[in-house]
Amino acid sequence: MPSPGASLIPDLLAGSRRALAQTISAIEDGVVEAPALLSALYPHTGRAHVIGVTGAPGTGKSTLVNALAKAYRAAGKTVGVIAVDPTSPFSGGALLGDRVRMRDLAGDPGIFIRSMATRGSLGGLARATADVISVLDAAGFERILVETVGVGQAEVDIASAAHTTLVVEAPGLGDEVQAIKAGVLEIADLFAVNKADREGADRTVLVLQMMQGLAPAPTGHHRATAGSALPQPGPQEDGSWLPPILKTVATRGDGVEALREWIERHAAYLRALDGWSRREAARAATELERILRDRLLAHLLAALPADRLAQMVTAIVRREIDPYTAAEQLLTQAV
Ligand SMILES: Nc1nc2c(ncn2[C@@H]2O[C@H](COP(=O)(O)OP(=O)(O)OP(=O)(O)O)[C@@H](O)[C@H]2O)c(=O)[nH]1
Ligand SMILES: [Mg+2]
Repeated sequence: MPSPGASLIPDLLAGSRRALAQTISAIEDGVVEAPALLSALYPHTGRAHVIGVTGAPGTGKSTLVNALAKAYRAAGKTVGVIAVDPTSPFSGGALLGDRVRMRDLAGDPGIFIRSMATRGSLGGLARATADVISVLDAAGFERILVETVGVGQAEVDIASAAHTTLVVEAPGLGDEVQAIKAGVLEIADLFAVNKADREGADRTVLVLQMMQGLAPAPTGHHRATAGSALPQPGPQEDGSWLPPILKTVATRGDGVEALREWIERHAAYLRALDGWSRREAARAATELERILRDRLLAHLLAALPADRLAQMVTAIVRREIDPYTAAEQLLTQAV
């Protein structure tokens, strides 16, 4: 089989979708040329605005990403979409559903959609996602939307890979605000309260406002809020950003254009306040640490006898050794 080598790069940069798809597959498969491909592409990256979309299962992330992608196309921007699903096996139904929903975007050369599911660890998925973001960036896509399900580490990972993080909430999914549980409130630059056609959307907005410290808790007392101006979302006088809370009905496209405009406003805010380069620095640091960790671990494992790690694990389980001492011994043995 011919290696998916550097010959792909000129075609990818010239806009070939075939070269793009092949490059992504090569990187997902972890072929030996993958690091070289990414190195060659790196000088062409750094132009895209990466938008992470996260939230609890079923809040309507895919539908919203689909609608946002359309809004961006209408605004003349090219869009890359990455749907990351850490919960689904590779050919899972959820991904199939996503593809079906995104069908109306197919055939448009200004958009490229890629579904990714976990093959192995969540960490592996985060790495592949960061790499695919780089490839789409190099290929010239101006906006990159990355959907990930808000479970565990995934949403925190996405925040470190994105310039702008959109947290999607929806009424009627059990918890009033699903983000409380997942702890994604801190990473949100914008909130979408999707399914605003359903009962309880205003309540979800209110709870989010309460959590932002804007609305007082509904204690039943008469509230004298009439005169006191609430802070407006967006850039604040102290240079911080107050995340806007936007109601959307993704299935109908309601509120999606306003959401798109707020995403653009957030990018402008980051650029104006040096926040863009700070986020770029944070992204680069995460990336470098991740690569170093992988490489160091690979080096270490290569330097150890094949079953040494498994022996250590057994010894730890039997309480013959503790994990700290075990790690120390492996490190000493490897160098
Ligand atoms: N009523 C209503 N239904 C919606 C809205 N947006 C999405 N849905 C429906 O909600 C269901 C879930 O939507 P998805 O877009 O798949 O949600 P998701 O968050 O991507 O789901 P996962 O990827 O599985 O976590 C689908 O049946 C959608 O048609 C909305 O604004 N209103
Ligand atoms: Mg989805």
